[in-house]
Amino acid sequence: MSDISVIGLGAMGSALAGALLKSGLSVTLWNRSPAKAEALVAKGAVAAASVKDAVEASKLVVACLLVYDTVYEAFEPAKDALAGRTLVNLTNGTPAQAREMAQWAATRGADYLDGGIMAVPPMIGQAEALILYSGAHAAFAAHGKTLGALGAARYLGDDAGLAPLHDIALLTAMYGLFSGVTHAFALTGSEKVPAEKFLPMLTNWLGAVMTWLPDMARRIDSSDYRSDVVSNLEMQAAAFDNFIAASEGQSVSPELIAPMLQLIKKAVASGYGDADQASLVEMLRTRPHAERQRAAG
Ligand code: FVH
Repeated sequence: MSDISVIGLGAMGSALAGALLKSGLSVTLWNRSPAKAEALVAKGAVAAASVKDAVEASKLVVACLLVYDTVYEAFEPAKDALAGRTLVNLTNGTPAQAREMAQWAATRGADYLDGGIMAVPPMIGQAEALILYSGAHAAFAAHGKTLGALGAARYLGDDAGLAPLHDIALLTAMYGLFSGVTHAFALTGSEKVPAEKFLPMLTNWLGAVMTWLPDMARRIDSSDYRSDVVSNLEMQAAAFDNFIAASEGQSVSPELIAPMLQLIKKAVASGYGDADQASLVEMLRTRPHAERQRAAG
């Protein structure tokens, strides 16, 4: 028996397996393309001939494959071997997919933890690598220490969908930041300002903007969009027209920032012209407030 089995040795699965080996754990591996196991076997891992063999080798099984369909496909021949084991799925997916897989695992007698990896492969095994988990609490209690070899392990609750929910929320925040930053570099670059020269000004500004987030969070939690507003949406809509015009004038496509202008205009048209930026969250909700309140009980 091994301490842990890892199914999937892409860039991330290999990093996970490497960190587990480095922490002194015994590791069994499986990958569709067997050659990817070789470097890890040279470091002491055992390569299994099938997913079933890999599952049978450990009480704790980590899957890190491309998408959830890949996980179902890979585990199909091993589904009867899962009983009495813990399946930790670190494949990126949606909350609904995680909940469905938790059910799938339960019908096979397995405990299930879903995970979201807030790191790139070189960070794995370091404290900076945050890994979010949700699902069976008893499984996290039993295996949290072992999973700690992969990075800082944070358990979010017994609803398996919580880890992917937070994972995707954090990733969308990152991509939103990248959108703005990419546009900003394109804009300054249009006048041949080197990106590295603009960088200190950009990072200082983003640092200042970050300090506004606690007020934004407070406003969203309390639906307080209209007290002490210093930058109302009507003003922002007018300024945003300039952002689009300036970009087009500099031969820079506004495609990354234009959706934000549309949302601000929608908010102004919906009566939020005097409201704070935080109120935009209301424009994104596709279920009315009263209905959400009812659903929340
Ligand atoms: N790499 C990253 O920066 C991010 C960080 C955050 C988390 N993501 C998610 O992790 C999952 C795996 O990502 P990855 O980087 O390891 O991805 P690849 O290097 O492309 O490896 C994919 C593995 O999936 C296997 N695979 C694909 N299709 C099948 C299939 N039909 N049957 C069995 N296995 C399959 C593939 O096998 P092979 O091509 O080597 O034979 C790799 O093991 C992912 O959800 C990210 O979103 C990574």
